Amino acid sequence: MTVRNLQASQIEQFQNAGFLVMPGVLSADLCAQVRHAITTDLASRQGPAEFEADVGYPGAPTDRDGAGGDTPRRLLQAYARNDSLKSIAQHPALAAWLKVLLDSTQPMLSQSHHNCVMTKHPGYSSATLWHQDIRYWSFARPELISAWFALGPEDETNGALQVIPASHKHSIDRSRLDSALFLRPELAANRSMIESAQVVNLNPGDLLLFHCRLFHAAGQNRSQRVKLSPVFTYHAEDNYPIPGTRSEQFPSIGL
Ligand SMILES: O=C(O)CCC(=O)C(=O)O
Repeated sequence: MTVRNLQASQIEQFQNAGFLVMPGVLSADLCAQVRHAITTDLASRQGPAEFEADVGYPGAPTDRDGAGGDTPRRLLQAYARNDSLKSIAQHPALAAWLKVLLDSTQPMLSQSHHNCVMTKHPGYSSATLWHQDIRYWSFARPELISAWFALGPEDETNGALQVIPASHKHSIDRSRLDSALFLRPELAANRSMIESAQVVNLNPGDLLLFHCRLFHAAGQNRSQRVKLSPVFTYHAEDNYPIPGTRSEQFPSIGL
């Protein structure tokens, strides 16, 4: 496989906007292989998993025993599930790009954060409000990058990710966030930020890289087909998880 180097404009785009789409990273065959592995796990409800009813986000079923209560939101521990998910988490092109974007000779995969397949089901999926992933993570520096793989088309109709460009550089006063650290949409300062958001449309095989401080959100899946998006998070080797926190719950893996 030939690994394309990042162009200067792509590095600049990531640094300025806090996200970058790399088109066509996974072949159609690899997408199909990963989809098959995920669908097999979903059919047997192979855990560990988080259910929509567990998080209680807008649109989620109210409890596990009611209608839609067994709708998974995320299949957890994606890296350890099977070789196809492992291979995309360690994709050679991704490793090369992370070295540049994290300024690291040894990017590390965190097994404690994301490391999941987001499974957005028609009917019972929830919306995720505006947040920064770093809010519950504890590392020496707030400098991590998540890799979001599209295995099928992602757009507004099936709950694609939306981002607020450059928001990874904003300094947000605590009063602008609610008790769960979501942006409070009723505040004028937040509303003008949210108005600058854009939907990240992805084609099958595309890869979205985004900074852990970038504000992002997503709607419900209003299409007929489940959306499956493996997501992994990486840090530089000297940006260690703080001992005793959830961020060091599982060992990181060098790429
Ligand atoms: O609903 C979604 O797909 C967004 C998920 C997300 O941003 C998260 O879990 O951090």
